[in-house]
Amino acid sequence: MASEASTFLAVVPAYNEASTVAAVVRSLHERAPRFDVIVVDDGSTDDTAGRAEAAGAAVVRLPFNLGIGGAVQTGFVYALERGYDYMVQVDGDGQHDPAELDKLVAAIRADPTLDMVCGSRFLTDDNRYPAPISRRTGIHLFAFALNLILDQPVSDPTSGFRLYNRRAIALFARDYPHDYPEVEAVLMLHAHRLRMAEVPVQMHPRGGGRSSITKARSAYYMIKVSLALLVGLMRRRRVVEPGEPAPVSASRGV
Ligand SMILES: Nc1nc2c(ncn2[C@@H]2O[C@H](COP(=O)(O)OP(=O)(O)OP(=O)(O)O)[C@@H](O)[C@H]2O)c(=O)[nH]1
Ligand SMILES: [Mg+2]
Repeated sequence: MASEASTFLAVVPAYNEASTVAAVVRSLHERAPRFDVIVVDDGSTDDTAGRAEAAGAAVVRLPFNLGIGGAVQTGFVYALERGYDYMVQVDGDGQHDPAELDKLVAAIRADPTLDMVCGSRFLTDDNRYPAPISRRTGIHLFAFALNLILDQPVSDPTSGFRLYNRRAIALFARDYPHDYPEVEAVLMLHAHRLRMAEVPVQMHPRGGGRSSITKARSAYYMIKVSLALLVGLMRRRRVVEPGEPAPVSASRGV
């Protein structure tokens, strides 16, 4: 359970986010001082790492581009190895507001059975940045599919603004989906009998740089995540406690 002695880590995955990453780091330091901050520079070709360091973050530099899943999983391994109690993902493009981290922490404090708390842009009253219509349709379709599988409603399954406890950190340090990981990660959490909740947050348009979700990649995104949901549904898994080594038969879904 989160107490005054708990330790918190903010992981900022960043790929060519030189125009925004320093502001994100500074905002984390000012508005969420209980969090240590690392930026995982995912093989950027611009000055992302230099600007993050100059703004006061610890920087983990990946030698080449792994994609969002690999960058965030690096954060989980870092958090696990250093024994952090909680880890949050905050994107390097300025879409997530560090001032809202208190809400995520309050939710996990209020219910110690939760393993992940996710910021949802669709639970706010004013819904200022719901994402473009095409993206929104995809998100609602994934939410619909997940709602058939899970025993709880999920409104924003593609949100990366998520706070994890040690059980979830241990699970995802061992295995995290590679690209467009957020929807599959919700399914993994469910398969491993971990619990999640959503809290309303504001999201902003990205502050610069380029999105990973181009028009051409959108179709791939939809197909990949839909197939992953289907396969996830068909896999039978033995319940494995996070931290416990996964038996070979369980990891193969037998
Ligand atoms: N594009 C991209 N982003 C990465 C990669 N590795 C890490 N990231 C970071 O992962 C975070 C989320 O990626 P985004 O491209 O913003 O994904 P998104 O927020 O779903 O898409 P937008 O709403 O268009 O910003 C950002 O902070 C990226 O800098 C990568 O290989 N490609
Ligand atoms: Mg983004």
